[in-house]
Order: sequence, then C-alpha cells, then structure tokens
Amino acid sequence: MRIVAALLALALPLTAAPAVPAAEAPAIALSSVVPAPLEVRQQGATFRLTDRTVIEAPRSARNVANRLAEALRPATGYRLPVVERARTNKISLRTDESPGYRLTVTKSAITIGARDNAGLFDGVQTLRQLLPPAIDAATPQRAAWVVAGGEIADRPRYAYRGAMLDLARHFHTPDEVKRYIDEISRFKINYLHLHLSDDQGWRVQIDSWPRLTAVGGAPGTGVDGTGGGFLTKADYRDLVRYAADRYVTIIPEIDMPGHVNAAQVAYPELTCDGVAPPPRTDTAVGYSSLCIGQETTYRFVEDVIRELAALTPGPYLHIGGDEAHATTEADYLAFQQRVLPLVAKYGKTPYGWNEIDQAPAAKDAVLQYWNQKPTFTPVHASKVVLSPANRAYLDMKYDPSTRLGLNWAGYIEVRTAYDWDPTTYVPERAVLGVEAPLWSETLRDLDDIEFMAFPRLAAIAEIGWSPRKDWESFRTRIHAYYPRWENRGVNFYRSPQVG
Ligand code: TNX
Repeated sequence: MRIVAALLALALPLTAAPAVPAAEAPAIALSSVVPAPLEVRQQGATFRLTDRTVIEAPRSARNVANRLAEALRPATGYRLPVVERARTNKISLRTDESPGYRLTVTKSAITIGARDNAGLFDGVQTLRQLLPPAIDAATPQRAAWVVAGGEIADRPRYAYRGAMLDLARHFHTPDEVKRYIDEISRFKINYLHLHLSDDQGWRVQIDSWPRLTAVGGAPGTGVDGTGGGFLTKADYRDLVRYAADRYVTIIPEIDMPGHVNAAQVAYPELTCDGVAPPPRTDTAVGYSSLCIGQETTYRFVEDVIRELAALTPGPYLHIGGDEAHATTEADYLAFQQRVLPLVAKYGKTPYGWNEIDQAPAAKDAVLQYWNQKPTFTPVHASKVVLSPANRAYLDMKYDPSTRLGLNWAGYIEVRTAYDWDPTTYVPERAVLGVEAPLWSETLRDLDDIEFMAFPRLAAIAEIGWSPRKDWESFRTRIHAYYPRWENRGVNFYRSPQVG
C-alpha cells in the first residue's frame, strides 16, 4: 500500500489537485475480499490491466478463462483475448498443487493456481473483488484497473457451501435462477438446492407422471393464486449446465411424504381415499401426506427419483422429509426405510431435512439441520449441513419493519446471520457445510429474492468458507462491496448494522 501511495504521489502534478482523481484511487487491499481469504501477504508493485492484457490458460481451463473474460470485458472495454501462452501483461490461470487456490500479483502478471477448475474459479471470484467496483458496470468505465501486489493463499473451511431457492411457493423463472447463480457464485457458494415441489405447486417435468406439472405447474399455482409455472426437462438441463459452468452443483428436492398436496390434486390415487383434495395456495404446512401403505405411492416415488437422478450430475438428491405432521411416526419410519434406499439405487446420496434421521436407513444420508436448538446429535446419519432457521433462513425478516418475509424463527439482522458457528451445533467431523435456504411464500420476483438474500447470503458464505470470523471486519468488507451490487442493479438490503 505504502509503495502504491508513493508511486501515485510521484505521478501527481505538483500544483495541488483538489483530491486524488477517482482514476488514481489506491489499489484495493488484498484482505478486503468476502468471504475472507485464509492467508494474505500484500507486497510489491501493483498490476495494471490495460488494453494489451491477455488471459493465459491451458485448454483445460478454457471455461474459467471465458468466465473471467466475460466478467472483465464490459467495464474495461478491453479485448482481453484468451490465449494458451503469453509472456507478460497477463492474467494467467494454471493447474498446480495449490489446495484451494493461490493468487499472485506482480507488476507483470496475475497468476491464479489451483488443482482444478473449481479452485481456479474461486480465485477468479477473488480477483474480481480486487479490481475497482466499477469493474461490475455493464458499460465501459474510466477507472485505473489496478490490483495490489502480493499473494493470497486460500481454501474453503467446508466442502459444501449452499443456497436454496423455493420454486414451489412462487415459481422463479430460469432467467431469475441464473441471475441468482451469478450472484451467489461470487461468494464461492458451490451448491444450489432447488425446492421443486410443495403443497401449492410442482415445478419440474416428470415424463411418467405428466399431470404433476400440467396441473401442479399451471398458472395460478403460486401462493395467493399468483404466478405458477414449471421447468421443463430442457429448462432444467440448461440450468444444470449454466450452474456447472460456474462450478455450482444443482441439488433437486422433491418434498415427501408431507408437502404433497399439489401432487395429490394432479393424481388422486396418491391419497388413501382416492379423492383429490382441493388445490391450495395458502401458506399452511403439515396437512398433506402420501399414503404410506399403498404400492402406488412407491411406484410414484421411484419414478420421480429415477427421472430426477437422470437429470442430476451431482452427488445429492434431496427428498425433503420435513414437517410431516399428517403422517404417523410409524408410517414416517416405514416410508423413509423404503425411500432412502431408492435414492441410493439410482446412484445418488440421499439428502433430507433433519427429520429423516429418525430412520436407520438415514445412515448414509446427509441431514440438513433446520431446527433452532443449539445442539444436535444425529442418531443415524454422520454428515450434516447446517441451516439453523434462526440464523440461516434468508426468508426471515431483518426486523419488524421488513416488508417481505416471515418471522416464525425470529428476526435475522445481518449480524445475527453472521455470528454463529457450525461446530456449536455438531462436532466438526460431522459438518459437511452450511446452507442458506430462501423460502418463497412472500417472494414473487428477483428483486424480492435479492432483497432477502443480500447481504445475509454473504454472511453465511463466509461461515462456510473462512475459519476465522470477525464481525467488524465483515461489516467493513461487505459495506465496501455495496457499490458492486449497485453497479449490477442488485436490490440488496442496506442494513443499519452495516452502516
Ligand atoms: C418451514 S424449514 C418449512 C417450509 C416453509 C418455511 C418458511 C422447513 C424444512 N420447512 O415449508 O416454507 O418454514 O420459513
């Protein structure tokens, strides 16, 4: 920093300028990134991106290089060609042995090294935050595109850093989901869990049971009779690909044996009495259940799991399992004992809300802990993703004046979302990671999603990525991030706690 300041002072005219022109603002500190990087050493000369800079990458890292070029071209207006070899004035991506990624900045080059493309992509996200916020504008800007000299060696605390979107209560279009993927992947979130069915609607095409979407995805199937819609298989595959290009793995969830009213409206044979229930667009929970003793139920469940597994390159398939208040305990157990192994039969790791742990078959499953008790001891499962509702639920209001959201788990201001640790709930060895769910009862469009997600999603991302947490530091860094959201038109919440 001191060196940069000295160089700038030399470059300035001796006749006192009123202020440092914006174009010559000092480079951003390497330690200002969200989530906080593990090791940072700031030293040496800055790198300056110019109209001659090139992006150097082996063919295997072409996808990451293209993402980087796409991120930098609009605001710089530079060509930034992607090449296989370059001598100098380059941003170089290379595979090496660095766990996580290593980012090195010298006068002549920025180098990002990682073992795989996911690591390189994480390094690219860090680099984007080291350039001036103007880099996030959609049109060419006048700015000094400098990056401070030094090195960042960084890697995630947990392998799983997730976000969840509820497409069932209100449908969100593929474009909205893509915009959300763009924003969450900037914070190194690497899983997006899609809640695809609930009492109100069914949001993914299943060929063997076509009425699920014909009826359950019809217009008006959103809460209060608004919205509606569903993802065709083509839409879904396209989303999986879009996410994978940003190193985000999509996890599909079909919620059962509760939260199934929409399926039963479409197929009355999924009820015990064979009578279709009325469609529901209110927000009550816990009143519907599949018919546990009936074979049709398992034919349905297996068809759905098979078709979803075929759409899913990732390891996990989420079967819900929460709030099955209309299912007896014995029935719930019998259901999970049959259904959890079905997920494995189609090559996926079963994943469910913490209730599934009641079943011995949850032994090889991942549990998503959404309860609020400060400690949790799984009986059968050994891996847990932490989403405690009073900390990680992005649909809770920030405070009583928040226009959107619910408050059954309390109010979650940014600091409340930030100030907790997975290991106070379960031992470190049981933690697979963290996830921030966003339920959509009150959310209609992308503006609503963004307002509830940001900045809290960044807080959860830091819990998942960084071993050390410090509120004062996070507050400062996320505040400095605001202009980036502004430049991209993201409708984030300006928390009084952040300043
Ligand atoms: C509880 S948390 C639910 C959802 C609701 C959410 C609203 C969980 C596993 N189930 O059905 O949408 O509360 O905050």
